[in-house]
Amino acid sequence: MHRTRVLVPGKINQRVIDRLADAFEVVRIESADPVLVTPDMRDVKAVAVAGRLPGALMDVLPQLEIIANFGVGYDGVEVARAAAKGITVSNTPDVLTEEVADTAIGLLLNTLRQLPRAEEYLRQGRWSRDGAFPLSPLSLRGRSVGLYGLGRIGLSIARRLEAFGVSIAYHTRSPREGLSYVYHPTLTGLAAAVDTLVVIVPGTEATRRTVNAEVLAALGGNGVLINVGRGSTVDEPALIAALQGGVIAGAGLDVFENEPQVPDALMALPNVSLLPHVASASVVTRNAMADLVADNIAAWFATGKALTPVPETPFTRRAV
Ligand code: A2R
Repeated sequence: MHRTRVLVPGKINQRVIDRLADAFEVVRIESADPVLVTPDMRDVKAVAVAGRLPGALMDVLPQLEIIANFGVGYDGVEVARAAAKGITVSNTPDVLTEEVADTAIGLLLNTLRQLPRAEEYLRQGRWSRDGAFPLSPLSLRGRSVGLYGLGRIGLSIARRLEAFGVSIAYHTRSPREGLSYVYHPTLTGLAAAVDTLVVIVPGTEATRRTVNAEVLAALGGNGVLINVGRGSTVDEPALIAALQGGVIAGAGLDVFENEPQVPDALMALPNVSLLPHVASASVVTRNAMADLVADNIAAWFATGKALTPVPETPFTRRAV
């Protein structure tokens, strides 16, 4: 029998390919560029993707029913176009929540206590040569943390922070019921009330560059910014200026505006801790994400429903 064809543009975790190959015919192209789609690929019914999926690629796949995105953030997929075309988009929520929250705490401590720099100091032989590593100017002690975003991951970060004895507040569009954390209806209001701002909102038009010069000024001279959401949420030039000028004290970043490019000006700063977008990047968690990508596609064709569709595309499969 003819197997349903699944297109995989660009790089993706190998386990996605291996899992899909059990039940589908996997078709690979170099990147999500519509010119790479040849006429024989026009019967593709599903796409699995990590990263960018433009509407133009959807336009050349007339039988496309589902796009399974590798990652909880699906800002790389042109979801409005998919919704307008009746194409379901799925993502990989929940399975990465705890891993990302763990990384957020690690990045926060690395930023405040300069632990990567301290290790580098030891590895360079400077401990025995030059004596003790300098005291870290910053500490988590006595801090008040504001979460920009309190969804699945934000709440997991908040639960961890409770154990550290810091005060916790948050900003989202609407307050979450049943929580004792202080709610701020504006991001600037939150930034003014705390000295540590953790960004864990999705990368949407509404969040784009919302962490701007005004928010950073409100965070203040003892302020620390941690971003484990999306690079697009932070106005990177404004952040660099704020770090250079002492408007805030430091930053820990796992995500950037133009990945994998990281501005030289950020690299040159002593008061930042930088990670190459690794928040969910353990073998166990990436395997779970890969399984959920494959399972979403399998469920779609077996039951007519994706396991974890995004809210913009709550579709069921039309009988064919
Ligand atoms: O605004 P609300 O009440 O829908 O709360 C959501 C918040 N959020 C926003 N807050 C303020 N202004 C906005 N324009 C805005 N848009 C969304 O972000 C909610 O508290 C949180 C998103 O939570 P979840 O949908 O549960 O996402 P999850 O799994 O926590 O992941 C967050 C993001 C991903 O989209 C990736 O970009 C990254 O973390 O890995």
